[in-house]
Amino acid sequence: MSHQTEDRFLDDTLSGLQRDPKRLPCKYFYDQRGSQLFDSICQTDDYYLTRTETRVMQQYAKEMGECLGEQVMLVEFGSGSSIKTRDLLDHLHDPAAYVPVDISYEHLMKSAGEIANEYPQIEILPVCADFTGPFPLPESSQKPNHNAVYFPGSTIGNFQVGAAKRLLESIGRMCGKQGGLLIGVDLQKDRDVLEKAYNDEEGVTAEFNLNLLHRMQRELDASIDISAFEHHAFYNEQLGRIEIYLRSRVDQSIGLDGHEVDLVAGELIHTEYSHKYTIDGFATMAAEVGWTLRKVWTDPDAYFAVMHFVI
Ligand code: AVJ
Repeated sequence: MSHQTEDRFLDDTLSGLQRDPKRLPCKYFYDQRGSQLFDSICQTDDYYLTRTETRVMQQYAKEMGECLGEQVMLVEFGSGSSIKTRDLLDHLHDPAAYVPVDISYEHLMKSAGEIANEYPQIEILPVCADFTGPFPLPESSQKPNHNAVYFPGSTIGNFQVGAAKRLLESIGRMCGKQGGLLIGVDLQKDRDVLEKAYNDEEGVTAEFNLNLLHRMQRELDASIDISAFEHHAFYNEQLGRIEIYLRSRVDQSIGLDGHEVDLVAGELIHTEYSHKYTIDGFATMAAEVGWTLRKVWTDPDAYFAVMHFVI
C-alpha cells in the first residue's frame, strides 16, 4: 500500500474517533482480509443481496447487454471479485474495454488477471482508485462509442443521500455524453429479513466489522483491546437504512499515534450505513442529478433491483 493511502487511513481514523459521535469510514473495511471476509458474507444464507442480484443478472444479462449498446467502455465501481460481471461481459456487443475499479490493489489485480484470461478478446484496464473521489479513465485502444458505469452490489447504499447524489452526478460527468449507468440497488423490505442479513448466524459480518480494528492494529500500530468490542447492526425503518456500529463492552481507551481515545461502556463507533430504497425513490434521486431511468429488472420477491439509466 502506498504511503499516501496509509496517511489517509491514519488521518481519517483519528479524526473519526475524535468526533462525537465517533465514526470510522466504511471504505477502510476492504483491505485484503476485509475483502475476503466480504466475499464470505456474500456466501452466507442470511445475506440475500449477492445471490439475489446474481440471479437477476443471470436472468436478464442479455437484455442489459442490449441496453448498454455497441462498443461501450464498461467501468465497474468496486469490482471486488467481479463475479456478477461475467454475466454482463458475456453479453456486451463489441465492447471497447472493461475497466474494473477497486480500492484493494491485490484483490483488483487478481480478479483483473482472471477476467483477462477468461475474456482474451476484451481489453481489460484495471484502475486502483477510491471511486468516491474523481479519477481519470484510462485510454482504450479501440475508441469507445460511449462510457457506462456498472455499479453493482448496492454499494451506493453506503452513501448518505446527499453524498449518493453527488456520486451519481460525478458518474454522469465522468461518463460524458450518452453515458450509461447500470446500478444494483437493495430495496426496502421486512425488518427481519434485513436485520438477519447484517447479523448472519455464522458471525462473518461481525468479523468483517471487527476487522477494521484489526486493520488499525496491523497498519497503524493502534493499541486496542478488540475483545472488548462487539458488532451491532439494526434497521432504522424511518430513515430506510441498516446502521452498523462497533460497541464498546466496557470503559476503555484506544491508543493511536500518540493520542488516547476514551470510550465508555456501551458507546458506539459508527462504521457503516446501508441504505435501502424503493424503485421510485431511487429513480427520483437519480433524476435530480440528470439521469433518466430506462429499465428496471428485479427478482420475484422484489428484494433487489438492477436499474439502467442514461444521461
Ligand atoms: C457492499 C455496501 C453492499 O451494505 O450490504 C455487508 C456491505 N456490510 N455487510 C452492504 C456490507 C455488512 C454491503 N455493500
